[in-house]
Amino acid sequence: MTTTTHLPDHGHDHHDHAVPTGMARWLTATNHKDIGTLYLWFSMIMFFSGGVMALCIRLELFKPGLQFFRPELFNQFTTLHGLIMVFGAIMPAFTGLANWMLPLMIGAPDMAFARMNNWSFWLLPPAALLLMISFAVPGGAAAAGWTLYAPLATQMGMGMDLTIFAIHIMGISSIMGSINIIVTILNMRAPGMTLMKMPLFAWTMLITAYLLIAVMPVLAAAVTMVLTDRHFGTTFFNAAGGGDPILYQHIFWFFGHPEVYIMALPSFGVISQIIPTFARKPLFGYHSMVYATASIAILSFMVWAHHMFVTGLPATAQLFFMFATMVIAVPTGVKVFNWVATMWQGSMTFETPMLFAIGFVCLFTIGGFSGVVLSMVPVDVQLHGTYYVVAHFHYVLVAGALFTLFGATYYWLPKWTGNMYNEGMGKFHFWWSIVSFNITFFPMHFLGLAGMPRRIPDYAAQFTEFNSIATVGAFLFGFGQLIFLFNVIQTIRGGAGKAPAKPWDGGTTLEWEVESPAPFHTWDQPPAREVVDRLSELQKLH
Ligand code: HEM
Ligand SMILES: [Cu+2]
Repeated sequence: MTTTTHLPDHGHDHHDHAVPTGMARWLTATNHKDIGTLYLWFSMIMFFSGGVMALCIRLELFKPGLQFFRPELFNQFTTLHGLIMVFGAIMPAFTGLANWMLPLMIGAPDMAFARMNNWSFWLLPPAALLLMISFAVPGGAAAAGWTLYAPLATQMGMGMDLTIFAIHIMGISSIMGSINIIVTILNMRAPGMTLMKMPLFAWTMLITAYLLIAVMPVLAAAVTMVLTDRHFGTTFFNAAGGGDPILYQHIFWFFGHPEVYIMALPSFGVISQIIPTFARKPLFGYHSMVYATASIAILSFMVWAHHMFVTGLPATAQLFFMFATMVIAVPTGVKVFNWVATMWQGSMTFETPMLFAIGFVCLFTIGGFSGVVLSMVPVDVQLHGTYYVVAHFHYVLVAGALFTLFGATYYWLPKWTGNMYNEGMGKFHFWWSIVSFNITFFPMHFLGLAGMPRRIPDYAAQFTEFNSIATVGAFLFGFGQLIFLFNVIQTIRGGAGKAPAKPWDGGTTLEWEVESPAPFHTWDQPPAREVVDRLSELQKLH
């Protein structure tokens, strides 16, 4: 049996009849591809909702003075923009990719717990709804920043309660999703695919899933303590009752720093699939990539107080957290080195996924560098709470996670839809995004260095020019994303023609062995041992 020819026929003759239809298909979905699709569309909707809020923020900041929004509403926009982008857009998008691609890439017929998978997804829309309707309750949405610091968070109106509830729900969803990912990867790999022969994307999702299981309960604990402080007379974060507001920051950032790697590690995985494909070379340093990913994950638990350098930590603690943070630059540097070494002397072509991958490597490195700058205590004391920080984390989150998601979408869209996307439009989307992204966020470094605080609706006149530039850039970026949406919809409707099973000749992973679009059921016979071995050979994995 050769899997390549066997499976497509099998898919047609037998399984396509079993594809459910109508609303029931989505509400009762247990198929990993359908659930992946749900996650990805949910994320797309959240991305545009959070994006509209970002544009409201930038609109208000176009010039000094209060133009459009009350300061209270402005703070609600920053808070909900952050929460929605983190929990609504980026995290579900990677879970969506994992759902769609992991079973295909490791040769499994589906995710391990198909019904729990359904529930993991369907918890998310109600949580998002809670966040959205919180704008309409008395007192409005939560306005304490996405970090929900006490004592602000213990004082606000019921918008905060809705947010806490939403976070609980999203946390449960993440944990169930993670259990599914771990069990699928550990138990359902094709025969012959040892852990060290897995595609790197599987490795990064596996490690990310462990991170999630470790830290989501910590976040849940933090917001639950806020909740009991608010309503049940506890004083965890209230000094008057013997509590300590700084305790909240410790708990939050014990979750919060690993959380940034929850958004970054899957990106590293996707980039490690895309670059070898378009450089037509095996990934350089596969093993070191795995160890670097694991090291980053472990170190991410030891650096949380670098967010708290101005809270009066003892000097020894400041030194510890400073150096621990700098140490993370080492495995991250290993990764960047390996991506560049993969491209070195490769026969590269620059289709849209590759453009986004290279854009990622360049811009993520800038974000990494500004992170090292911020890790230095004396520097952070100056820059903490300024626009420098906003510039830093948007370089890692937008140019890191978001650009990766664009790249991943173009990379796998032919597999998902069976059609090629419009390459010209894709390239245009890339160039438009990378230019407008830098127009938006690069000036924020200067604003921060000059001392402009973040989370304010008004500012001193000296900051006007860079703010105006950033706002123009943000609107350009925002409208540019409609090109992406349009291209995706067009591709679903037929796009630039039918896609072959393997549209990228450099592809060396299992998903390219099944036809495009991937049939509703794949790998109900695991891929043949020869196929797995041949692909491992191509990837130089022994
Ligand atoms: C490219 C479109 C985006 C624009 C124009 C944008 C703009 C902004 C602005 C103006 C702020 C407020 C800064 C402040 O006053 O402190 C902000 C905050 C934030 N953004 Fe974005 N953003 C974008 C995308 C994203 C994405 C994709 C993420 C992904 C996770 C993200 C995460 C955050 C977070 C966590 C905050 C902090 C919120 C807070 O202060 O509580 N943003 N963004
Ligand atoms: Cu951190």
